[in-house]
Amino acid sequence: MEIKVMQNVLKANDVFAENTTELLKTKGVRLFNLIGSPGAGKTSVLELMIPLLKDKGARIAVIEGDCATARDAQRIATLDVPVVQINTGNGCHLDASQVGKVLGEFSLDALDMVIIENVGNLVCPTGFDLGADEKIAIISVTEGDDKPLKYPRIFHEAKAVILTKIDLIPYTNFSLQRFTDALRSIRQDQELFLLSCTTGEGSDPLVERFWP
Ligand SMILES: Nc1nc2c(ncn2[C@@H]2O[C@H](COP(=O)(O)OP(=O)(O)OP(=O)(O)O)[C@@H](O)[C@H]2O)c(=O)[nH]1
Ligand SMILES: [Mg+2]
Repeated sequence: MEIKVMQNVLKANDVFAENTTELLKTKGVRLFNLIGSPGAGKTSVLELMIPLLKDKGARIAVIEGDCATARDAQRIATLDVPVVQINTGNGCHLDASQVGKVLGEFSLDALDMVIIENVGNLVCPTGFDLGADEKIAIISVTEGDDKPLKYPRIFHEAKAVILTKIDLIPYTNFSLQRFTDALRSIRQDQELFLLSCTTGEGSDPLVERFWP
């Protein structure tokens, strides 16, 4: 019985997600779904990347997902891009109906891309399709190099993975080789971007990836 309810929820979610995909296709707007653990550096990646993308002419809006507060939206608002914060309460992920409603608040004709920062969580957001063109996994050095093995689904679904906080590698037991091996054991064609939001190292290829 419980399984049946879950199936219905996911089915309803998929209908909203399909509507979003259709709408954004019509408008020529790309949608990215950033997924990573609490504190992985998702907002920091946006803070680093958005000014660089804007300099190249990209018109961007952001949807922030958090259980509580508008802290991340406030950080993004200082970059002078449209941003809406969704608070999920106890919810551990965003769903497609929430995203669909927020998209209605943006002037889509004036945008090239919308970036969603999902609720900090490496598991639940992966199961809920938001109608995005792609999921991007964000994982930080301090989480450990074994995480792709332990939480494989996001690393299987995300074609691009951003490894953040590489400036901290010398201070941890993180092995880039072990991490890369773990990733490759899950998906061979993964694009891996090494990034430090503190020093800016690694930002150029990432900008190129988002805005060729
Ligand atoms: N050393 C270092 N610290 C970083 C880097 N990126 C982010 N941080 C720090 O990591 C902490 C968490 O960063 P956030 O960007 O808030 O992480 P988040 O994933 O958005 O967090 P939630 O939205 O709460 O899930 C902050 O103190 C950042 O300054 C990095 O590349 N290097
Ligand atoms: Mg954040």
